[in-house]
Amino acid sequence: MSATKKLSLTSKVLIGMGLGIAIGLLINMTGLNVKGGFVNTYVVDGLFYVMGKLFINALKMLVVPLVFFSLLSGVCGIGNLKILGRVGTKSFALYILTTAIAIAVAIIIATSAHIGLGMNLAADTSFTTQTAPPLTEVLIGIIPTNPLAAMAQGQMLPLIFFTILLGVSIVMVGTKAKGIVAGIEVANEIMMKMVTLVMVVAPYAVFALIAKSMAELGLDLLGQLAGYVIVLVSALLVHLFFTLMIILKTFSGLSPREFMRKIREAQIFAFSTASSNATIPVTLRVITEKMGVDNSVASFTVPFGATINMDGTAIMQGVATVFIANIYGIDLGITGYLTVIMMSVLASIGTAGVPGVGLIMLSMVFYQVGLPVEGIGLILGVDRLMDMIRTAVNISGDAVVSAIVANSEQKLDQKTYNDPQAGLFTQ
Ligand code: DAS
Repeated sequence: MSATKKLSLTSKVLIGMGLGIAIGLLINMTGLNVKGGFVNTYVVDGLFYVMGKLFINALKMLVVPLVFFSLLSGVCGIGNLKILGRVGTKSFALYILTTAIAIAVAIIIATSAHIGLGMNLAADTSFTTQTAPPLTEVLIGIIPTNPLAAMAQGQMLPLIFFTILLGVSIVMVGTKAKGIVAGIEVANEIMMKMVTLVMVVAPYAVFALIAKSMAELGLDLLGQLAGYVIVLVSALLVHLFFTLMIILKTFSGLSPREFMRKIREAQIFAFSTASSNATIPVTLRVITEKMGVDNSVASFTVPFGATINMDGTAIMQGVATVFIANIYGIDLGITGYLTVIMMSVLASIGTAGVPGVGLIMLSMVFYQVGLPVEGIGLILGVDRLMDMIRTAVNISGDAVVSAIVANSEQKLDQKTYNDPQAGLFTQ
């Protein structure tokens, strides 16, 4: 077997990522990415764009059927409505807790770093914002008037609600539905195999996605917003390596080192796609096959978390609020920041995990605290790269809560969790 054959998928994806960064920066630094030029037209906006888009479409193609069958087999697998209630309550409470801690820590870091003070930024501030849906709309929207339409439009919260209701109803039918439950379990296995098939092209797609972003962004752009970027990335890393790991250790006793080693594959996909939703298939596979979380828990907590839990996004909103308030010399005061914390937590519940959704929610947060919404135009330039990093933090938070909840329900296999070889993806 040649050396590359032995490489696991994760290693191949890491190689793809490294090559993507190198090639992308090379294109950017040699000035080859001139708009309308050959490289820009046929490589960056051509080959790289098509390869990346096809892969993200393939992942998104999986999301609805995978969430439907995985959640349905999960609910039927739990079989006991009391446990389902416990899993739902525990995961919701932990998701809200981690998001609130994330943004509070972010605001403390950003205010003590005094970012945005005396920064004269020249950037296009013509930014037309769309506002995120008001919370009442989100709550009403949870119950779909037409479940098939909700599935067709990929609306996650209504899909989750309908699927859980269907699963509970199947459990209530009892043994007569045994055949159906067996069929659902097979369908879920089929969906996981489909994930494996799509993942075969992942290394090439991750290369293209990252090469395109790096070719466009380059490093000079980051210089203009150094303060904002450095503080935001620092707050994201503090949350990922300290807050989440302390919560994991405290609530489950599980090894943070093992967790960080195993979650890396899902973080790479989240980073390259900038979409928690598109990463659901990978997060599900990683926590069930590598960390031993039982599908009956993961199938609920992962899609649920991808939709309502966005720690990384909340951190961005906290740091961006401090940055823009300082830029415009507006003193928000404690009440202003408490409003930001509440709005960010509520806003993250209603929006799906897709690229750029954090910036849309930020316009709602700014509006609530009276900050000039056009200030978002100042951070727009680096938001794509920040989105990639914060999405990796978002799915890490989903995985931490999944592991804690599964462990509390005795639905996490410790042997698998501590086995370094578990779930290694080899071709
Ligand atoms: N890209 C979003 C996600 O998928 C996060 C964001 O936009 O902030 O989680």
